[in-house]
Amino acid sequence: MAADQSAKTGADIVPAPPQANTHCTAADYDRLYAQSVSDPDAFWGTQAERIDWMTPPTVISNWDYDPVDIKWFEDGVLNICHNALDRHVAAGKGDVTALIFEPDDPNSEARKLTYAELLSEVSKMANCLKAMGVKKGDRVTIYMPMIPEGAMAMLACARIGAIHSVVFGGFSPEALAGRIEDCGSRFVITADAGLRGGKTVPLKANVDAAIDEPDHETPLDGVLVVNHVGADIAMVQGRDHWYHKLAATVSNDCACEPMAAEDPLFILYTSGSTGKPKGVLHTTGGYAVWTATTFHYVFDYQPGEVFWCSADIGWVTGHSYIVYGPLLNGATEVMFEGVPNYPDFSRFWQVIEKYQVNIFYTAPTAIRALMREGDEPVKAHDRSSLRLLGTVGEPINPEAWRWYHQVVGEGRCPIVDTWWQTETGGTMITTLPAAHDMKPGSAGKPFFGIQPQLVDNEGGVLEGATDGNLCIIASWPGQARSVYGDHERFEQTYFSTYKGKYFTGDGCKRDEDGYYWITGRVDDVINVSGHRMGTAEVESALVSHAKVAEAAVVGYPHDIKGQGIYCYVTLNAGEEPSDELVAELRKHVRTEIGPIATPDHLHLTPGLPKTRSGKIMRRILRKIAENDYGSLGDTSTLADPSIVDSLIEGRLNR
Ligand code: 6R9
Repeated sequence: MAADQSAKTGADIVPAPPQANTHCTAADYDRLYAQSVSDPDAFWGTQAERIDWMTPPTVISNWDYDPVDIKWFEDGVLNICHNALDRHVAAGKGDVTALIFEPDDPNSEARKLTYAELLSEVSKMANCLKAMGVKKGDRVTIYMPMIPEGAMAMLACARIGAIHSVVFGGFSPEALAGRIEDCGSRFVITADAGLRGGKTVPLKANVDAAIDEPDHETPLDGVLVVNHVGADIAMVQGRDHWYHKLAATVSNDCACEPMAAEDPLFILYTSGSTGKPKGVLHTTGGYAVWTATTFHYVFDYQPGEVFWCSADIGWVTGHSYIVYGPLLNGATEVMFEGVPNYPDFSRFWQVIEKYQVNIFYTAPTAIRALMREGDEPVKAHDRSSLRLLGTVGEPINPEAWRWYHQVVGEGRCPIVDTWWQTETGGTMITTLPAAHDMKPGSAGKPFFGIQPQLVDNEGGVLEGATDGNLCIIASWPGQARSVYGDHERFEQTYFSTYKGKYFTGDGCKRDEDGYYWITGRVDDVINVSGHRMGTAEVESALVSHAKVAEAAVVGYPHDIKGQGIYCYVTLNAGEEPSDELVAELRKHVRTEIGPIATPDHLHLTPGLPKTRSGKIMRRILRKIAENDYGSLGDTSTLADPSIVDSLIEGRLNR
């Protein structure tokens, strides 16, 4: 049987290698999981002791999914920045290295910051924000490269009770403007420019362009600019402040704001199947307990180890496992500015050797891209420090899993394939390194407190080994509380499809051992290189072009990216299709959203397959994009069935 085939049947099992130290054996998992679902308040009351509370909570959980009202630790008071920094310094760990910064260019200087140094820097930045007029509850947009100041900006906001909204540095000015506008943010923290793979990203210029957008209404009261590359930028008098200049005028002592557990901590925009990106809202206490606990168990972090999560702080993985989870645990971690293939394909492995990384957490898309380059770039560097490997962001195909396990981890390191979402705050389904055998391609078992349920399209509960839509039936501390400014949309998006349950939007298989296999999104969300994108967002970018009449966007399997973006576009009457126009439309999408949304295929077509009531039949468009013409299903309800042949012909011609 082919290896990948056996994995799909669940027959292929890789035993958990023995771990010298572990926070959780198989017996521990069984006992703790049972307690976490039979008596969640007792379980989470104990886990909450990981946090240093100003007022410890007496009420642990208080939630309802109909109507949706989620609270954890509601009468507790804390500050998450205190927990990430001050607490460790007070415990005599001020000299422990918190961040090791590895720049984009290996020849540039690396930086190390201890917990005491990070505390001092964050306090200074917090005082700068105060000097600019930022107050508790204000929304602060962070548009930063992957440099320590990005993490500091988040922690500085948390310290003074401001709500951070990090926007990925790869997003365009238009996308940035929409996110500033949506949450009414009047402050931005940015850098003159960022560096990625040797290229300069004009961050400050993008902020200026965003504010100049014609439909941008919220004026900015302050922009704090970190001088990273010495780029020549415009500074607006009275509004824009160089961080290094302002920081020189403030103290490095800043008291932590007491925050109620349910006070907002951050907003993070993420794509859904309809409409504009949603500002997913996380609050303070539950998120702190959740990220601290998941980091502790999933990565089985041991004091002195070096952790590296290669995500960007612009995504939830960076929030939970670069900033909050590791620092709440007093860990030492690498923060990497660059990309896996610059200056060459051995960059990741070189960084692992340089800092003797023990735990490495990355995305399947990076693994597949590096696997394609063969084993040599990996073997050129010593990886004997590695103890544990992790993946996140999309399903990992068993072939890539095996390469990661055998070649990168030399067969020695367990792999945690962590399934979770922006909305879940942290890891939900994963094997634990010392507790569970692994099955390549399966995320594994539910984390403590997580009760997955598979349902059919009508909401009927499916038992045993089966396939279905993945729901979670009970709340957990790290769950998102709302969509910023639109609680109804929160209810509608996540709790209305299957009443009384949180619906993840993912399809999933459960095997006879109770292992979960995520099969991908079942809604109109596509996952390109681990980045979530609503097909509707790409469609609205396309139709905003003057020559476009209509657009339909679907995902299709892509060897490296997991899914690629396939766009069907009809033009306005009188417009002629041409290669130039295709190039222009691709560029237009990049400008509207950002390079991550660049269409892989742009298919100009005279029409789209529609039902007589005018609904676009996406099922057919998906099949054609996949080059799967044998199972187009029933096309008889189409208003004009002949359009299908013309689409197939168009697909075959590219
Ligand atoms: C953390 C993060 C969430 C979506 C999710 C699912 C996919 C994430 C996965 C995975 C299979 C894994 N996903 N991890 N699919 N196996 N280990 O990625 O959050 O950007 O919100 O994306 O990503 O489809 O629904 P986010």
